[in-house]
Amino acid sequence: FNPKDVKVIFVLGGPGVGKGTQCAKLVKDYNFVHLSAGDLLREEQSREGTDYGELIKSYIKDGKIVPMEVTIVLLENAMKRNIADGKKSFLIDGFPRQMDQALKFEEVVVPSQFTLFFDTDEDTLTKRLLERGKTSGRSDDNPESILKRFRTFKETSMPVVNYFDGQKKVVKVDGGKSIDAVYKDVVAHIANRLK
Ligand code: UP5
Ligand code: MG
Repeated sequence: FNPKDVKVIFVLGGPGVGKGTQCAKLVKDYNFVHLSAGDLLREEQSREGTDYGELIKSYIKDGKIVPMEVTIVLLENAMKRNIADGKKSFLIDGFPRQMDQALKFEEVVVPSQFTLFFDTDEDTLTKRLLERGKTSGRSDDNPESILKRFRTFKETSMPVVNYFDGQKKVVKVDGGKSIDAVYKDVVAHIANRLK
């Protein structure tokens, strides 16, 4: 596809900050396709015939970043399917979370318009994730994996946010309020960027 026809917004923030929740709300009100890198990896993990099932499983449980070759292909394929359906605007949720992924994606797929970055404290995130863990069935919603996810986020993913911030391409939103209050802030911050 021609990168000129495609718009990408990255959605980043710590584990449980509400990336998926806010993307779902944006999809209802605006014409976006929501692609969660984590969801695509979890789907691939259980797909019959995949070579990457065990690898993805162990990386996710340890809160580590799956090698970008796997993730970028999944994202690119999902984008191609949607573009064939006439879609143009994408919210890429939970990606890029390591510098090499950010540089590679913008080089070989398409440069992002900007990054929507949600922020709040780890206590709030822990409470949300443990609550969700009661029913989510996610292998990484447990105290041990949560600590590893926080560590990876701080050490490996924050540099990506800082890199885009240096390019004045980060819109930061407080993710600690109620779901509706956060969404109100999102819309207020990005409405003028969506034209
Ligand atoms: N909730 C949401 N917003 C709330 C609010 N404002 N107030 C109160 N509660 C709120 O929300 C989490 C929970 O909190 C839900 O129960 C929700 O109702 C509630 P959610 O919207 O799911 O938050 P989100 O930020 O999407 O959390 P998620 O757990 O999905 O974030 P992660 O970044 O940890 O998970 P992801 O799926 O993106 O990645 C998982 C793993 O995949 C990574 O750790 C990594 O191992 C791997 N991965 C890669 O290797 N490469 C990638 O590129 C991407 C992922
Ligand atoms: Mg999510």
